[in-house]
Amino acid sequence: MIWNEEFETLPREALEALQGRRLRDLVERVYVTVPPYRKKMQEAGVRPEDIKGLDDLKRLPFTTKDDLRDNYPFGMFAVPLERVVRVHASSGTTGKPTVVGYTRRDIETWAELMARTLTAAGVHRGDVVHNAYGYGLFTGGLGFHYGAERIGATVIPISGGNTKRQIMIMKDFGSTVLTCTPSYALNIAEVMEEMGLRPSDLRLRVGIFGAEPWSERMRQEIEKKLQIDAIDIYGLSEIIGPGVSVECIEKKHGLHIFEDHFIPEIINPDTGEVLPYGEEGELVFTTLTKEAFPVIRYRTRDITRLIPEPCICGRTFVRMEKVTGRTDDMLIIRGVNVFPSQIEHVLMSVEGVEPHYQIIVDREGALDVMEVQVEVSEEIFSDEIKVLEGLQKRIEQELKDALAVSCRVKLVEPKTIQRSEGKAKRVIDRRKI
Ligand code: DLL
Repeated sequence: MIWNEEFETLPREALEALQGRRLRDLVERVYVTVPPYRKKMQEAGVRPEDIKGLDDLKRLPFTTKDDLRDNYPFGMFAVPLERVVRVHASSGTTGKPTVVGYTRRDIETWAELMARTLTAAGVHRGDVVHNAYGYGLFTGGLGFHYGAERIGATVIPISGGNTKRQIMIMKDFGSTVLTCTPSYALNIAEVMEEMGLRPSDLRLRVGIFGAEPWSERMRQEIEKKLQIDAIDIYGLSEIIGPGVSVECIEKKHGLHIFEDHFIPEIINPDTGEVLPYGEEGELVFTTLTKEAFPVIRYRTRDITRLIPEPCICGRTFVRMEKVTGRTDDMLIIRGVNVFPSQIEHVLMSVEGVEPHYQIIVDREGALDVMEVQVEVSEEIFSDEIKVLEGLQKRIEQELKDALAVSCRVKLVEPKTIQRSEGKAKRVIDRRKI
């Protein structure tokens, strides 16, 4: 099933003409309304009238997370705050989050894209959608919520946490669709087993999982344990949230990008050169229709490739391969984005802590666990156990406040963490996904 036949099956030629027109309007608009974009374009020697169509996209400068940080919180908004009806945020590279805004029309656009997404996964009116993505500043919960309402499904806005209760509710309410991160889906499957429940005790038919990388192996495991179809969804706050691309249930290979709203490019992350279809590189997006927070050539840091071959589902949009990695060191811990630089920021604000630390990430069962090992000064280390324990608890709390996810802290003796001989290897990721 296709939610919006007209746009999702547009012949390529018509689609590209539409993208070209929308791109021209976008560039004219941001040049006038967003000073940081105007400045960047002036520095690059490009004027709005130089952008005549799609082919001129590559003349425009890239936008990065640094640009958003430099203009924190609202400096990249293209409309006055009075027109912004919602903000969301995700982790920034330091203490400050990345803030994104939506006008009333942006919220409508987002609901439409999420309606398309759910429909691509085979969800329809009459389905009961158990939405265990987090509600709040994170885009997952509300993004799915509006899309599910748009198609007329019954939404259970359960948000994350309290897994046993989630399972009871799924069982009692007859949930047919599960939406959450793939690692949480596995966690749910395990707790179900512990509770002595079989998949047939539930009515689940399909799950839409994303917000973190997952492998084909994980898909097979989730599908087997929950007896459902597991569909991959990709998105990021800076572009709109979930609703950028999704797999179709017909093919389950490659995520269709909603190209009438977003132009994807793949670039060489070192040189910025645009790569042809099929080659692997960094994914870059330009938003065509967003009003409050449009972005031009935003570097996602996600690594993938584009698949231009037509799909059996009938959608004409290109697909992107599952995201396998990132060009930076961002970690996703239980669905929450974490930058090692944020951890460093917190550690460095604590007295007695040395600038030597290591982050160890592992998976226990289906759960991500993160341990931060950090050296403390001689004086502290030779202090009483109670003092050390107090310090450890304090750092754990401060990290939790800053990262919105909990981690263990282990204080270690001075000079025990291996010194780097070049790029410090701060993160050891032992998860096998
Ligand atoms: O994670 C939006 C979202 C919510 C997507 C619910 C899907 C479902 P952010 O918190 O801004 O937004 O994190 C975006 O998460 O740049 C990727 O690195 C990663 N990511 C998101 N979806 C996938 C996926 C939401 N399907 C960052 N596979 C992105 C791999 C993903 N990585």
